[in-house]
Amino acid sequence: MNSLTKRTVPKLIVLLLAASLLAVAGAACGGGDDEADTTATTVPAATDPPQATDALPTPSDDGDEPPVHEEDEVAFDAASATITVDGDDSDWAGIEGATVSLEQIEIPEGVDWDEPGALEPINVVLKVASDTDNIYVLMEVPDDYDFVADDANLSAALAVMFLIDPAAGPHMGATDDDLEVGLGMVDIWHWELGCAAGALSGGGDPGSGDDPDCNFDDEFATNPEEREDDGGGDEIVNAAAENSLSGVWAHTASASGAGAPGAWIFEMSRPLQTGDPQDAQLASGGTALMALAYFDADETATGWTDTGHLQSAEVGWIEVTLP
Ligand SMILES: [Ca+2]
Ligand SMILES: [Ca+2]
Ligand SMILES: [Ca+2]
Ligand SMILES: [Ca+2]
Repeated sequence: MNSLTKRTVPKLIVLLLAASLLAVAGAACGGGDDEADTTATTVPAATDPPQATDALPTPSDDGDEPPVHEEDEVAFDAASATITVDGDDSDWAGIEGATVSLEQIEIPEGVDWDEPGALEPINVVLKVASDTDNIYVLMEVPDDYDFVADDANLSAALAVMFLIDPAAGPHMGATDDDLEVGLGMVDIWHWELGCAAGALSGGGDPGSGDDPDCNFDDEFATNPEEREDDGGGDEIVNAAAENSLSGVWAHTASASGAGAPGAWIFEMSRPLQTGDPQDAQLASGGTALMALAYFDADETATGWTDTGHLQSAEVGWIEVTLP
């Protein structure tokens, strides 16, 4: 641990130590290449174990390497495919994605946010595909099985975020320079597991992002403290709220009961174009800027907290090029 010097930013140290110590796949650390693909750690198949990668930046031999960036940018190409949203990841087997490091935010001083429980950073797998009409997202999280149907905080939860306004930061519209200042609107798929494995979640009444049955909500935010269901909120009127988001989850060890080690499979889809100003509008050949969050039920004795989630914003927006 003490071999790293303070020249590297502390958050990068945390990230890199986690990747090397845990011997799991680290997010790419390409040192700021222009070519998108070279910065992504590709993963050949959802069921393959993560491959250890060279996560530490190496000193330059010849002096012409670009400077090491503070953040490990992640960028990759989405596949052209039509995916069946059923919690079975076999249709992603031939699709490459990226390994993304998630870690807790540093709570700013002076805010009245909940005190989180401590969690180690984790590496999750993100894969994206699209066809003529829809975007498909697979997020696989290595964590034990915790699902309590009537207590969302004692179950896993997740968020998939997309940039809407170009200036929006990856911390729900803010950046870590000031987590309380939103710079633009982001689109959030927010899933607190209200229905069982294998059940189709999402959707609800037109004009609202709320999913009253399974709690897979279509939301938006302008900063970490201002998050609402599409069409909701006190001040923003949005009669065009569209809510056909859908998802199915599974866990590889659900048959073994609570606490069993394994991986979550979250399979999700939505139309590329929704006509909803509180959604990212996506198109073939375009770029989706994404961020991820995972809420671990083991964070505290009463489950996860709003502030303690593991999230990807420290690597900036994840850049996904659509086919
Ligand atoms: Ca599937
Ligand atoms: Ca929507
Ligand atoms: Ca939305
Ligand atoms: Ca856990």
